[in-house]
Amino acid sequence: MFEFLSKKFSGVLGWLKDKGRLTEKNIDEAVDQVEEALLQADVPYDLIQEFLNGIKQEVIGQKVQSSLRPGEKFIKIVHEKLLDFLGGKNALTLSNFQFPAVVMVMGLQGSGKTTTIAKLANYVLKQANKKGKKRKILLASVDFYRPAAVEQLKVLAKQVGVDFYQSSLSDPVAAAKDIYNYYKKNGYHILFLDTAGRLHIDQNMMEELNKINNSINPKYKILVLDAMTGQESLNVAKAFEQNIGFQSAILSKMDSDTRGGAAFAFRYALKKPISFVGSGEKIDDLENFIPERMASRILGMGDILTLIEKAEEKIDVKEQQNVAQKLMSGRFTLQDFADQMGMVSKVGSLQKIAKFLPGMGNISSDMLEKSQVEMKKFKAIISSMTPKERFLPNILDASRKRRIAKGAGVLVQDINILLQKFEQSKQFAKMFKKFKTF
Ligand SMILES: Nc1nc2c(ncn2[C@@H]2O[C@H](COP(=O)(O)OP(=O)(O)O)[C@@H](O)[C@H]2O)c(=O)[nH]1
Ligand SMILES: [Mg+2]
Repeated sequence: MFEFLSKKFSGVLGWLKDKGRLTEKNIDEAVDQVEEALLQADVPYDLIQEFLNGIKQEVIGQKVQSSLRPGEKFIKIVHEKLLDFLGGKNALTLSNFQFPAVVMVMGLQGSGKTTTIAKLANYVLKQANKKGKKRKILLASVDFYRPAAVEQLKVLAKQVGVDFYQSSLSDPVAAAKDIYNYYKKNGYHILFLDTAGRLHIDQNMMEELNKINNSINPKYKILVLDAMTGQESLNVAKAFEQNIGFQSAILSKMDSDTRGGAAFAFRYALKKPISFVGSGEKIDDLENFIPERMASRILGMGDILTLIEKAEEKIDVKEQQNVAQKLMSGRFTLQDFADQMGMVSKVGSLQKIAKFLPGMGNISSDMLEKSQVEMKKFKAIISSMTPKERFLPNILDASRKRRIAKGAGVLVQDINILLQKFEQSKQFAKMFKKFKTF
């Protein structure tokens, strides 16, 4: 997500940071490069000009050239402008739906409505579970134009573990009312209503949505936009705004090779927040859109907070404490080493994790790929060992190593590398322990 802009921006800013003095000339050069990056990311030209003018004015106003660390000051200004652009510090998010609520989800065909509804239901359910609350969630669809559309939602509802209702009525407006009555009668906290999209903005679709909107008056109207469609998605959003109106957008497919221009421009062009972004096809692939974090990500400063949240979601706290404790106590075995690697891979591939880390935006994917392969090998090696070998790796002689290598489908050399890395992490733990006792 935002890899393209992040690479470009961190390149420009890194270059600038290294300059002891900033001159008008190299600031101009940096601004030009930022402009080029935004153009390539498919941000509309007039928005780019506004963004750059804002930066230039600040740079002049704050006398960046004569400040102590001009490069850093410049980055700070870009960060602030970017934050303004993406929605500011207090941007409205939908992290807390007010119940009871009807949520109508709209968008073009294939934009990701149905998938996003499953993600949202999953999100609400998880948030509630965390707080020990029960939430009655209902999914329903009035997308009757594509034969499999309703069935798709039904399957997803089952996967998430929430209720699904199918109206027997065939007219979308009448069905929406029927669904609404079912939601009311059965005391649901929240209804996510999937609607029909067309391949292009279409007056019939708008009229139908309008009628449904007037009939059931949803508390939340969310527009799903396909981030891959670039500037065109801004036109789609404008059409939905003029015809029906909505509170916030969700940008789907931000994991694809989109250059992020639409996300960059959306808030500024529409004056509405992006509440979430979709980052994959699975029901867990939904992230809160928090402008501050996105601005940091774009500038290559990483997004540790989101990473920690992801880790907390996927890793059992007890499991985490166990490994940490063993590491500290010096009784860290190869089994614990394997557990630790297992925890890391639960959070995501190294490639995915690296995107959140500061300065890692530029690390070569070859290197990450290599580490990922290595981790897989290590896991295979450890699982080919006997419990005794896992506990006392010192007993691994040449013949034992050959046996394990054969079992794990690796070379003896790989086992030696693993033992070396394991030793390193133990040394590191010892150092860490000493440090803690100071
Ligand atoms: N990679 C990726 N694919 C997505 C995402 N959201 C949806 N999709 C895919 O996009 C396609 C269309 O999604 P769907 O929910 O059926 O769109 P709808 O027609 O608007 O209901 C499906 O193949 C989804 O798996 C996302 O965030 N990332
Ligand atoms: Mg659909």
